[in-house]
Amino acid sequence: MIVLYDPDTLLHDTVELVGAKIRSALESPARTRTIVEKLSESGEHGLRTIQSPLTSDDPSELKALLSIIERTHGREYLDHLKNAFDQWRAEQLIEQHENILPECFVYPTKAHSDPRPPKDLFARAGYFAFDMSSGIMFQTYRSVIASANLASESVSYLLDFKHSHGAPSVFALCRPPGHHCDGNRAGGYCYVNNVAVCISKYRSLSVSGEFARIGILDLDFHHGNGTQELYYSDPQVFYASIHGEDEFPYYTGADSETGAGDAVGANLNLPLATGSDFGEYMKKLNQALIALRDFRPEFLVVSLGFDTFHLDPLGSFQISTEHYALIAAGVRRVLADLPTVILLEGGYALEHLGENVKSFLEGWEARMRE
Ligand code: SP5
Ligand code: ZN
Repeated sequence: MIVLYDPDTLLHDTVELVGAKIRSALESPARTRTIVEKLSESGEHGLRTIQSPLTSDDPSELKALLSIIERTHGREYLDHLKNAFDQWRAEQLIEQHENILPECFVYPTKAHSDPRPPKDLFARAGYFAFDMSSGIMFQTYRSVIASANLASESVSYLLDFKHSHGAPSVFALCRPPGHHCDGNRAGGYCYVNNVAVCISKYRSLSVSGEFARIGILDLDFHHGNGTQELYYSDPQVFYASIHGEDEFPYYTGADSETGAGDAVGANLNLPLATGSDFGEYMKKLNQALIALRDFRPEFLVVSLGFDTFHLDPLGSFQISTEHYALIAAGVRRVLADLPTVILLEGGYALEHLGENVKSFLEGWEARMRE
């Protein structure tokens, strides 16, 4: 399988608030570094390095990517990601090596259902975020754009493929991840929703365009609140997620959330009790796969998190390295003829992350050779 990587994704390196402490974010450049190292070592996977449009001489590349991102993300929000650090520097609120974290969040009031962005720089950091694990440092925007560009390029690669047999698939080593971002707020280490970038790109390139039926399978340990939000009323997009029950992001992910309007029935949440083992996980996975198959999508995006691993500091499922091959083979078995883009989301057990990714790719490809 083609694996896409961009060294610009290593630049973002920030902090998060955990308990009463500010510490280096678990979502770190070392994650991607260890995966790239592992995949280069074995050499079986087609690792390709992509150049970010921010470092390209051709300004039309950045323009094209931004127009894709802006289909689901607010321009004021994107400007905030781009400019906040420089604004804080200009006001001498921060040192070059420091990170912006929010101070005050938006919350429901009887007077305002949709408050405008505040002028105060401290307040703006909270207006455009929903938690304190999405700091902004001087290189954040560069990595966010590189990450979104990998998602976008993965769709171009997918549609360029002329495979003799089997459906094409591309794996994008996105970082920062995306599934917690709803297009107007950062949170859970996510700044731009890379799944949404894929879908907008697919709609812009494919013959079926806006009529394309698209499936999303979210396998990160955490519920993809941002992705769910973006497609909750969209009957052309089916979102299925397996995630830790009552875990972060806390306010979404219940099985009662089934979609809105014409899209009722196109959102499937499968929360799984903390501590669940592989057998319990596979039951939910099969449910998700059958629902996705019945939706008859022409294109699939997998949000792939490895924080379901038994040693992950943020997860609590009992899934081991060998299981990832079985999970991948299971997806490929049920959704065999679907062109698929796989996007990296979470996964924080650094010493095992590379082998877990490798196991998943091997399971995926073994199934393709059958
Ligand atoms: C992409 C991704 O995996 N983002 C996850 C971000 C989760 N950040 C918050 C983790 C909160 C941990 N709090 C521990 C409380 C004890 N359950
Ligand atoms: Zn996660």
